[in-house]
Amino acid sequence: MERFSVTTPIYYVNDVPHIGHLYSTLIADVLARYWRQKLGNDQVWFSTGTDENSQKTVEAAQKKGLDPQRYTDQLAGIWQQTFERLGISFNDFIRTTEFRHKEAVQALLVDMDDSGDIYQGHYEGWYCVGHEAFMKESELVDGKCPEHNRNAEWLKEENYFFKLSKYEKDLLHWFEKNPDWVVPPSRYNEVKQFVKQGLEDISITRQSQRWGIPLPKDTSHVIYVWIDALINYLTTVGYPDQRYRQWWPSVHVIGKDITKFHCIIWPAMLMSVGIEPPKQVLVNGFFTVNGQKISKSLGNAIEPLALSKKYGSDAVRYFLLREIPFGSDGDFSEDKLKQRYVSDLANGLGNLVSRVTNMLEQFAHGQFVRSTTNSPQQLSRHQSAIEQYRFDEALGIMWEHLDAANQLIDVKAPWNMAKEGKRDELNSLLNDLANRVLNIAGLLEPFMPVTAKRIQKAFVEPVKKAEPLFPR
Ligand code: ME8
Repeated sequence: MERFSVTTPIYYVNDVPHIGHLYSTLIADVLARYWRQKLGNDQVWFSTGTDENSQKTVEAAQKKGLDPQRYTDQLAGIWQQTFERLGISFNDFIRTTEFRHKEAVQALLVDMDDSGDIYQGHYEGWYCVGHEAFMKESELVDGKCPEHNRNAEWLKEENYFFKLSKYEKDLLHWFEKNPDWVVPPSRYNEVKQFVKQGLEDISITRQSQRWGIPLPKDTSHVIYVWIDALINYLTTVGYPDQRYRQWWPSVHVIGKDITKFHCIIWPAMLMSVGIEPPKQVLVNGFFTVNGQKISKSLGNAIEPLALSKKYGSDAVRYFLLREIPFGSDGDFSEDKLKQRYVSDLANGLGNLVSRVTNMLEQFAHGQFVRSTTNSPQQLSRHQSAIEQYRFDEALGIMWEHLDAANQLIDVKAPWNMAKEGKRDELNSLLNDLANRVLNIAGLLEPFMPVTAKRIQKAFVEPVKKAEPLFPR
């Protein structure tokens, strides 16, 4: 029986979620919901969660005067609730401070060590806590990381290293064999190019830190937060217990900022212990807000909860999925959201549902005969758009059908048929319209789950004029 397992990045808890974090999570949610429709609920696993063993967590907790664990408990709650309120249907919300994760991380590192891939060495270099990564001197501006606008620190440590360079050939071979492994192709080429230039071994522990998961063979070191974080994808499916195999390999949805970790370091770690790399890595672009980079200092980090209170969670979902083709960079603005809310949702979908339910009540005692109106071609266009991650196109197809139904009403003027006593013609038109709306609602569920349910409820007989789905 076919199964589908999908993950999102696990997010740093040094702040609350913004619209960019929601976007990656939403892509994974649409896929999870789509495959549940197709394969059955039990055949799908969808995980998201929080990355808590970071130095950023410790700093943020200090600022709030809380100990790190209390602080992460609070923040993880906020992230989880935000996602729930936006209709994110995760099966598991994983936190890297959980015991099950510590077990998985330590088990995997023991296996990597058994493969002879971990050795002790010396490292020094510029470290940016914002990135949680070493940086090249050439990447700094006046000693500062330009992205996080903070001074890089010179770290000089005895560390443990992972023999990443050993996997250069295996990785290139894997890329050649799996040309669709990273989507979109531009990201695939970027990753391949990077490996071709040669890989260096990476330091995977920190001696100077206490907050994190201890390295089993030398507990005076904690494991580097990125190595720890990547392993969440195995923890969520039950690793180190063998039951992880029923879900692995998973599909990872990530942003373009973290491809090297997911497409190079992570598969190499898995190759080291003889576990198959992820099934596919889907990389979303980044978006700006009103043309500007999302940043705390600019105060433009739009919170999904606030938007959803104003427009409803489905309108936010619709906008993000329709406006930004998957894989491309995009721009978010509330004005554009408002425009689509009025034209596509209120005047398009909302208007159609209220017209059709109103006419069924007035002209047909709220009754109609159910049938399938989706043609096989229509369905296959829709499915291939989703399965090839063209979510904007899938929505575009649905809206073509909605617009066609709205036009049909204008052209056929059912109210005249009623006046002229053309009962048969009227009934068959109303049946057709009701079924078109219901069939679209079924296809819409992965994208707009609340709306899909409301439409299905509005068509329970006897049908009455529906309340507006998208009030102006
Ligand atoms: O990197 N546009 O966590 P993070 C689109 N903990 N997507 C965006 C975005 C934007 N402007 N801003 C953020 C981490 N994202 C690590 C991940 S995974 C094992 C560990 C999304 O909280 C995008 O998916 O910084 C990006 O990769 C992720 O949030 C980074 O979240």
